[in-house]
Amino acid sequence: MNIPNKYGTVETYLNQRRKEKALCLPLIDPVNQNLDLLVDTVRELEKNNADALLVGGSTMVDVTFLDDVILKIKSISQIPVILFPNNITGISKNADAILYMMLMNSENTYYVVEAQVLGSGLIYKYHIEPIPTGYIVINAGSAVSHIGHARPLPNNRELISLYSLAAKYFGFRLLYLEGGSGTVLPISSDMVEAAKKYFNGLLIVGGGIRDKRTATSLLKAGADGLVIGNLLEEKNGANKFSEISSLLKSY
Ligand code: 1GP
Repeated sequence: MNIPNKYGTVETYLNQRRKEKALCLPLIDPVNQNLDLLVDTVRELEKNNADALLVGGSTMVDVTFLDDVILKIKSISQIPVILFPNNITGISKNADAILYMMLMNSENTYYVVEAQVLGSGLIYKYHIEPIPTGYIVINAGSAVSHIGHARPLPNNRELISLYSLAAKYFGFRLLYLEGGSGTVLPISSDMVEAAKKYFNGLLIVGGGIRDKRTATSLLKAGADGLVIGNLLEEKNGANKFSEISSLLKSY
């Protein structure tokens, strides 16, 4: 795929990286961070070929701390920081880019477009690069589903195909399939395969990815990148993360 020059720096970089390997996108939730320990975490993630760091979380509202977390990352690393906002309080002037997301299956217009309208002035003011993103919550029971008033998609190929087509027609350049942070039921490879068939931008998958087997099935189905959050904080998580990140190099 030729990368149009309307893309910003971070998006161009992600697409270029994708030509070499599947994207490794660790998610740092500021709510759980200790700024001193964060330094070691970021160094470890860099060592494991993280392509960019997503920063955000479903319940995060402390903008000052979010600023501090990103500043800390920036003080020790060149790795791009991409905001993964849950609301307008998920915007920080210190980030490089933001997933400018429409929660496509929210029942509440606030999460479909109003928060985005309110946030756009800050994004403009601070020159944060917006990456147009469709965000779809699959499976019920997660924090994001509750907070975002989502009507979660069941495991249904036809529905995800239609949503993926809609994402394409809206002109989103990234589509994020969300299984819910910490879920024991990651998105099925069937759903990823169907989405891949109809969406032609970067297809990112997250939620409950904790082992090589799950990662392999998602990558085989066509995921361009994996978002991994909870695993980073779990016992033995570093080893498993390292295994998954090695795997990403072969897709
Ligand atoms: C959550 O998809 C992300 O929004 C990551 O999920 O924390 O389960 O890895 P996990």
